[in-house]
Amino acid sequence: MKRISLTQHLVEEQRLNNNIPAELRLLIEVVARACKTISHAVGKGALGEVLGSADTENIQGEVQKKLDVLSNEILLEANEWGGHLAAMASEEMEHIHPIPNRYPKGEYLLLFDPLDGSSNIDVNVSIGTIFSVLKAPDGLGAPTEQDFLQAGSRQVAAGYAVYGPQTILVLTTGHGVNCFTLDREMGSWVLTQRGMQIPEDTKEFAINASNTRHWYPPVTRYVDEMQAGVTGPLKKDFNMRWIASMVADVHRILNRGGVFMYPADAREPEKAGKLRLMYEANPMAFIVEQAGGAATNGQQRILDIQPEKLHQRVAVFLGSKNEVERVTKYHQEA
Ligand code: AHM
Ligand code: MG
Repeated sequence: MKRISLTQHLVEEQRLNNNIPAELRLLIEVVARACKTISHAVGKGALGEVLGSADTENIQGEVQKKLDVLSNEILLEANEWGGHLAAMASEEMEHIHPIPNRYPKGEYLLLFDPLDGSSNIDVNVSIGTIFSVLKAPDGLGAPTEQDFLQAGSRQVAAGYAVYGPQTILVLTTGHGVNCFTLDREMGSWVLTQRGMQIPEDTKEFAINASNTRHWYPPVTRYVDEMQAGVTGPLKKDFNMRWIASMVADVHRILNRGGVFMYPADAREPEKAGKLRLMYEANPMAFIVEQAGGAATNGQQRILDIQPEKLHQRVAVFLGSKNEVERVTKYHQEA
């Protein structure tokens, strides 16, 4: 196999599509390097003393794990000095993080969920990092939270890493989706899947079924129909998977199709679901659409939602196009 590195791929894509200026390439390479560092820490596990709780809470009121905090620091430190960013924002920080004055500033904004799937850290199940890149508004002075509140359709790049049996990086810059595998001996990212495509139809769904009693009727209807199998209205048997790491569930869907759901429910009616729009749903929706799938909140395309708050939550239905359209239709009919 001829090995194509991440750098070579980015340079070639720029030549082809003129969509990855040097600053954006640097940004992506720096994020990828930070993911390598996180992967290394994850791989050490107990030997690196990285497991367990950090005994602090984030803005979502969730107890932070040591790896949540460490991964956040790794991403901040890696991205501060390069001159490619105006500011960063993270699931683990209440406020945005402007680039300190001692460094030059660039025109991009970076958002991330540094360690997705936190409940899986201590049990050695796949976890990951999710990131989203926006352009800072023109003539940006001191960056503010307002500058980040752009619809997902304005992302210029998005990606996720999975720290699993293999460490992989999945990336889009708006011209399809490619996957890179970390060569752990060489320390380099190697292109291993080009132009990933999600099958339009599927027989697999992902939802946390322990919340069944809290679901709203359109979700109950849809899951009941899938569970009715070949003799039900959908006329086929469905399989179910739930990893509790969105990165790993989405990666499976990118490879063999499926529909992933984290609906809003009646547990906390004021919350629009569990997942966060700006650094979880938007980057995943961008990737899924670029791979031919669909992503909605039950009512509208996730990428069309105008964010109102940095840490805003959103209901998520994403994956194989025909199934996402079906569950969205059930919501619209209700
Ligand atoms: P996190 O960013 O704090 O890890 O939370 C997000 C995760 C997703 O990766 C996953 O799909 C979901 O939360 C799992 O939720 P649940 O604990 O209800 O299974
Ligand atoms: Mg997360």
